Amino acid sequence: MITIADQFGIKEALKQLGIEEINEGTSTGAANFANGKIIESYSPADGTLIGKVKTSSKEDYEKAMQQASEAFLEWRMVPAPKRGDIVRQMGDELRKFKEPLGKLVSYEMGKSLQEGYGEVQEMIDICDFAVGLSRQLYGLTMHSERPLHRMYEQYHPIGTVGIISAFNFPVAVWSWNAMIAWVCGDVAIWKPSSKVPLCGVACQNIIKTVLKRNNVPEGVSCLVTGNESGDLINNDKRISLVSFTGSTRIGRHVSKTVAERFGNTILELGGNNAIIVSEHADISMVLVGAVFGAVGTAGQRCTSTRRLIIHESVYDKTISVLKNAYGQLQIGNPLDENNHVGPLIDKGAVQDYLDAIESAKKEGGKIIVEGGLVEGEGYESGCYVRPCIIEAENHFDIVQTETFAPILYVMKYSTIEEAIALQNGVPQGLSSSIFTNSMREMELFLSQSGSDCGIANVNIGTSGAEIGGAFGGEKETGGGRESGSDAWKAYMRRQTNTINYGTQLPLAQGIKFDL
Ligand code: UN1
Repeated sequence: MITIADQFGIKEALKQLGIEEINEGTSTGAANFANGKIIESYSPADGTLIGKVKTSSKEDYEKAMQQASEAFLEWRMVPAPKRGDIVRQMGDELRKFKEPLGKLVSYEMGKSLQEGYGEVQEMIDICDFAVGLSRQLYGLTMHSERPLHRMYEQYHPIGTVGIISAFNFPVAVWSWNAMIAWVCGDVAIWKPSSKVPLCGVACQNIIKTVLKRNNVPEGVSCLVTGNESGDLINNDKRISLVSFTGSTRIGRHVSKTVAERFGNTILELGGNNAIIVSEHADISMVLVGAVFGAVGTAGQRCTSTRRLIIHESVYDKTISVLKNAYGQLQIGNPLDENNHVGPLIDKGAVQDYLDAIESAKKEGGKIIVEGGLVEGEGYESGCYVRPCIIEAENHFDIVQTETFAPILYVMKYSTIEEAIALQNGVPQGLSSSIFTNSMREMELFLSQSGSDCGIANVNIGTSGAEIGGAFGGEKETGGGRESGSDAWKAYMRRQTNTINYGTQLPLAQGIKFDL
């Protein structure tokens, strides 16, 4: 029998990425520090065991952390543009490995191959961004109120950055954090999701060669695996900043734990993203934005579209166009580019999806497009589900909750103010969008009385943000920002310096203190 792995060259890809035998052994790379329990990684595409990873024990973690701390002392002294040059080489290396890494992402996580490549492309893009940034870590200068004084601020590396990433973007989220941290002079210790550990190992293998070639201590990039490492990171006083991507529930715990020791956090938690479909919308554009937003990555992006808030005058038309599009969706092997929808990450996620549909029904939701588990040949992993659409009310508990699955709730509105209130009327605040050709509506949506999210788009869906902007959201999404714009500032400590080049010592605020 020809397996998906044979057909799509997975074995070859794993070999190129330095990962050992499929179905047996421990992977290399993580073995750097790994003497803990073994975790197995199964592909949600076909249920095959891809590989095993020996996780980090407490002692392994400690060893990694010590290497990181030592590496920091050296790395912070490397001029920022030189650090940028090393990140540039990482980008070059990722270009070389785009194909095998993209395949592994698709096979281990279950997103489509195109999205797997897209994710590696995001890594390459953030490297390019970070290279430029390495010459732009600017502080301000300000005029002192005292004569013959100069005042300015400068940014110094913050130390060790702990990165705890989620399964849905197994490689890109790490790179948004690590590449920026590195040009800032920090070192990074990464705990990838235990659902996609091989992606972590693969990235570490790629990065290690660049560090080695440049005689940079390996501790600049540490990989630790297994859930125990997450707790160790959160509680470790030596880690100045923890960047956590995951659920609001765990994020709340991370936030408290790290705050307790006065560490900093960047939290990228749940979203509950809506598209407002105005009566002035171009429905053919809504179709692409909404369907990709809701079913792309099988609804497992933080930015996935969960709610459609549709003007009553175009409601029936929009629903009929959506129903038609959902009827054409091909569900199946994510590596096969003819398919639109791949699997959920595991059976637990399938259960959450089924439970959510039941809850929606119980609360009075009306099924517009039926969901359910897809069974039969090609779906043996038990992780494939049918994208569904449910007519619901915004206040339903289930609508207020993020379910990481392709469930789209639809609802009606009559005034734009009402639509904005519905869009904002959830605990989360990550991404939002409006489809309209009305300038009035667009500006209202983007104004201070408009969307309360970290991302607000016009005539674009809620997912697929570019790396150049700061990524993150408000309210229960956690308030963190990473990736582009000036998100780098969170990875550095700001120092205000005042220099007196005169011969007197005047005090600020005109205070007299004569001796
Ligand atoms: C996430 O789901 O955690 O905007 C990140 C997007 C992607 C990133 C999503 N660039 O959809």
